Amino acid sequence: VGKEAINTDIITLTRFLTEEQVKHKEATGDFTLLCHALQFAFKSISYYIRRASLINLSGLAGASNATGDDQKKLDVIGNELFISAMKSSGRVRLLVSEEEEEAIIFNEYPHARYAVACDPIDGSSNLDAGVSVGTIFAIYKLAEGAKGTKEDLLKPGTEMVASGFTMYGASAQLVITMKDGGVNGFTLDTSFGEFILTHPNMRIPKKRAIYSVNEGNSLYWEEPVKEYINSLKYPGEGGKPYSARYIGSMVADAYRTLLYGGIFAYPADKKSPKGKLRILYECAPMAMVFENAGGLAVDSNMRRMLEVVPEHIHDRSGIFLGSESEVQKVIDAHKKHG
Ligand code: AHM
Ligand code: MG
Repeated sequence: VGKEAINTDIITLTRFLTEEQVKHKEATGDFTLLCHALQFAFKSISYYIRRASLINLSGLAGASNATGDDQKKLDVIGNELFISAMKSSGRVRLLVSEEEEEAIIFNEYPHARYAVACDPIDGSSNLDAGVSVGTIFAIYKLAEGAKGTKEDLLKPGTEMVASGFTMYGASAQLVITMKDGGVNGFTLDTSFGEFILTHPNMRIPKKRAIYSVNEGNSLYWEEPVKEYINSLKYPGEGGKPYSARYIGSMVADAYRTLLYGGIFAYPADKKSPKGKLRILYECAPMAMVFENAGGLAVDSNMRRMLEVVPEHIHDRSGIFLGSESEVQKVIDAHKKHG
């Protein structure tokens, strides 16, 4: 060991969760246990994603049919790991996953008090290329006397008790926020096998000249969206145009936006009048993270994203999220067009 200071007082996610529980005198420990199960799901999905990339690399060099199949397997593995983790926590009554048509009801645990919505591997079209993907999650507490059916999740995002995501990139980055709380970011240290608090109390920068949208859809965009994006690209005399960044993995695009500022958008358009991204496990949990980090999130009707109530568990919505001033410009552009 050299002269460099070594931090011997590391805040792991495990420690963070314990300390959060102590802060909440009414806490029973159920939420903490649920988060421990989540944490395990992230670690194991992260592990398999890394392994799958290796298999794919050798697949590319040799066998011809491997790639597509393996990707499908990884999607399935991610989903199954997540379901098992949630089930075995014993604290989850029902789970909605992007990969499952119907809500999963854990009748083994009729008294469990939480409901979870998740996209186990979001951005999976990027897996083949080894580009970052992520898991998104939303946690709801069941109301007294709730029946434990999927209707218990057809609630506005304001009812979430916690949400967040893990991005599987150069390292696994976990971002979590709780009701009335801040946003905290953790990095998976694979040698410890622990998520370490590396980004405490995250705040989105007030502004940054970056926009993130699939511009290939611009033919279908509504007028206010066209006008807003054009205003970024053609700022007029003396102005500097924005940079475009689009990974095509919501978690990665949103994570960058959270760290650097700017805007991420997937608007509803003439081709997809309801938008593409799903309310329960993509839009709402991200919106909670962004609001709690000092940003904003609205849908294509310029409603606060967190107040949108899905009618069905897999409902979609348009979304704009990012630095407050940037999202405000989108709202203004829509107001102008009535
Ligand atoms: P998926 O859940 O099927 O992976 O789709 C969601 C992904 C998001 O991660 C990303 O923001 C978006 O789809 C990209 O869509 P597009 O390829 O239309 O730009
Ligand atoms: Mg998805």
